Amino acid sequence: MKKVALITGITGQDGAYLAEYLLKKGYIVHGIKRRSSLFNTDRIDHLYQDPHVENRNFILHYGDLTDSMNLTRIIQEVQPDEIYNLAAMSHVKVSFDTPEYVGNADGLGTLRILEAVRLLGLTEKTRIYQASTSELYGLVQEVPQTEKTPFYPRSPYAVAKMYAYWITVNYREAYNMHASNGILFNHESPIRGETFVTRKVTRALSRIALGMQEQVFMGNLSSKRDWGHAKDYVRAMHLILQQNQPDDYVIATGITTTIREFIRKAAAEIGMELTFRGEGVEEKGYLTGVDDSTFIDKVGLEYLDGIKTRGFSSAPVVAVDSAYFRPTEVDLLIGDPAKSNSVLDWKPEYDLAGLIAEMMESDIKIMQKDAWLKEGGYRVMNYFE
Ligand code: NDP
Ligand code: GDR
Repeated sequence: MKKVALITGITGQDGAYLAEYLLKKGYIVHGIKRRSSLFNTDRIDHLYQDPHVENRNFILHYGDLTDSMNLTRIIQEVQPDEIYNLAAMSHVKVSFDTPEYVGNADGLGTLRILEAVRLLGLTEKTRIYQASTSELYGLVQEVPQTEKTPFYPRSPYAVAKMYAYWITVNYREAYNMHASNGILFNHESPIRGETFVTRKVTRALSRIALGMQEQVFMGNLSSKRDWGHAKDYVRAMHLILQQNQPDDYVIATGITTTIREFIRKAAAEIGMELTFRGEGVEEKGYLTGVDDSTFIDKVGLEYLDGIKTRGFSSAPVVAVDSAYFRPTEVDLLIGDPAKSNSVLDWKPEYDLAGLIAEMMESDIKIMQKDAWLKEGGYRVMNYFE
């Protein structure tokens, strides 16, 4: 019998990688996607199967974490062996703008899934993975952060995820459910959402190198993140649900890097040498708007893979704009993956250099395509002309 998995958030970065991983393992994969006025399935289009084909192993359902009846019906229909709850409004800065919605979707959404499994009498059959996060640690209590480090959330997103974390633990203890938290530190990839810092940087540097954009505005460059590759991290999610006992695990690399250093490494990947002027000034976090103390110089690069680039320039390519600062920031994340290393036998295959190389290569290719289309005279259709 093939195992059946249900993934919420299947159209997101992790949902797409996990779906692919489970399909390769022979699972039947069901996913919940939201209705949107535009197609939102780019990341999983390559997995799509025509509904008219018999014996499909990849099936999508419309749904939303804010709709209990919808979730209960889907879980009843699918009778999953494993549920991966990855759906969330996952942008920390945006959560300050939509705190009530985030509480509902990211916090109560998890309760809806746990309660549906309980009410449907599936507590013995269905194992549940909850996408918990290093954002729970928030204001630094200790480093490196372990499964035992106290939480101190610093955003509506993290507070909602804290509820989700504890309700998962509570259902495990109260109803003997196989429900586990993966406390995942930041993980990225070429299909990372474009507004998270790594992808924003790799896209912007690619466009700047190809002369398609002059400059990029960033927020706090001094915070530190423990970055891994999403491919490695979805492997850990699966491993967590294969354990006999449910439990909570930190998934991290144990290495931390500043945003500034990430930018420098990403630029170096395509031969751009960046020098920071006024390094550390924005560390105070008090800048109001762009300030010439926070420029980065570009030196470099006339050709990239045979493509003519913008050429040498000393114009600043990165500037800090306080609009991107968060009301409360998480300054330092560094995870201790000792438990997942030993109990799950999980180890990441990618390091930061490999991750950056893959992301830069991918974004340069995407931007090259756009540049060629523009050069060839292609104009995007404007329906309002
Ligand atoms: P993404 O933002 O890429 O994907 C989020 C997914 O959730 C998308 O499919 C999105 O749909 C869906 N979604 C959002 N709101 C709802 C809703 N109300 N109902 C149903 N679906 C919804 O996130 P990631 O893939 O990066 O992360 C996956 C999960 O892991 C998230 O819960 C995130 O908070 C958590 N996490 C992520 C980490 C990371 O570094 N990536 C680290 C630790 C935890 P749509 O495509 O329509 O927007
Ligand atoms: P994070 O990721 O908040 O850690 O949450 P993000 O990439 O958004 O920010 C990381 C750090 O970079 C700083 N930063 C900027 N961030 C963004 N997005 N845009 C900028 O221009 C910018 N400039 C500086 C931020 O201030 C922050 O310190 C991610 C999400 O995937 C969550 O869902 C997940 O739970 C955590 O990772 C672990």
